[in-house]
Amino acid sequence: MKASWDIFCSVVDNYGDIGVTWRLARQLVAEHQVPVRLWVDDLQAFVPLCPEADASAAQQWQQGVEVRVWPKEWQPVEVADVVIEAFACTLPDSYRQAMKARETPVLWINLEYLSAEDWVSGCHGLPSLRPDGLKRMFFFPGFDAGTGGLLREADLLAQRRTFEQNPQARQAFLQGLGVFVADSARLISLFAYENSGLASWLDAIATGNTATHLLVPQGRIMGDLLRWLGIDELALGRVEQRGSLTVQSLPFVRQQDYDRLLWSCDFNAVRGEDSFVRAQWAGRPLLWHIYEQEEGAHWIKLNAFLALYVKGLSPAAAQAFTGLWHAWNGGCDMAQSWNDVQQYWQELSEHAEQWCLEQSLQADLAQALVLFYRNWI
Ligand code: TRH
Repeated sequence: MKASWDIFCSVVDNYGDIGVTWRLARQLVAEHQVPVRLWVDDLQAFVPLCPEADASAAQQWQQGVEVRVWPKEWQPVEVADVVIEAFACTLPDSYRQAMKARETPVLWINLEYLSAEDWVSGCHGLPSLRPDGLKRMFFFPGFDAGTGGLLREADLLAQRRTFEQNPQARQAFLQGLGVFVADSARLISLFAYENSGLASWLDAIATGNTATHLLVPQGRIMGDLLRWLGIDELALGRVEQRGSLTVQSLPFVRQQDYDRLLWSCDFNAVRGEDSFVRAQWAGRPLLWHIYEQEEGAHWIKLNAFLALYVKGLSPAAAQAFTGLWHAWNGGCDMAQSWNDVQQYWQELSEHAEQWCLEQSLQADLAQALVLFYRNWI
């Protein structure tokens, strides 16, 4: 019999926690045919990623995954063979006790946040022994062979290639979202937190020579965007023109369509963790708005990724790219760095594909988890 998996997800804020766990759950079911229960404490955050979901159902099946509400008052259930505690979300006490009482041991994994820092490969896969006698294993996603890798569906890159080779598919997808792009226009997607650097970036695009169509899914950057546009509302589908820049807001689309959006664009601004990884699989130059942490801890993560990513770029392109990411994450003036990046557009585009290819040589995270379990039993 196939091992059963329980994935626990507590939604702290935003969509990253549920975004990662829902993606992992789907992939475990689809590619490894294992039964997965996904326990989520906030279904409101789940529905935008999976619009068929019922925000009020205590139990439902979506794409083969049993999605369960993680109730405040935990009710006893049979413990799974593999238990994933996503991002140290703390398992229910009684579930943990049931794990301890179980005759066959349970593999308990804490799935950590993504980081490119050096220490990650040293800690990946290490156990932590707890006073209650249970053992919890640390599983770190990451960018090199010593880590658990990145979430990537087996056919993801092939799907992207098929999409890219069929311009009608791109056109139909964009038109389905109400997007009509001029042939010569550059297409950019923008998913970000509030950012005081936005106005200077948009000024630079609007006054630049390249016709640019900016697509902005509903979200936290909208306030800054409206302020820059000088309007109170940007209805879905409505287009605003400022100089070389066309701005359009988009609905929040299901996860699979968000991939298509990234594949359709020439440049993607992304945030958090999961959209950041998806933009890398899109093989296009990207701009990452990292999730801010206390005491600036996120800068260490940002620079660790940059150090890896810019290897292989010419020093000048690396400097321009780093400058852009630093300006964006510092909420600083973006004009200079955006203009600098224009000179290396071709190089950055080729590099993004190369990076995607290199990363795809690693085992993906779901596969690595399944292997981890196999080696453990
Ligand atoms: O929403 P986020 O900012 O999540 C963050 C990060 O994960 C951060 O590390 C974590 O600590 C914090 O949450 C609590 O960004 P992220 O990770 O990119 O998640 C967004 C998800 O939304 C991702 O799965 C992609 C998905 N998405 C869609 O499905 N459709 C859309 O239209 C858009 C814009 C995003």
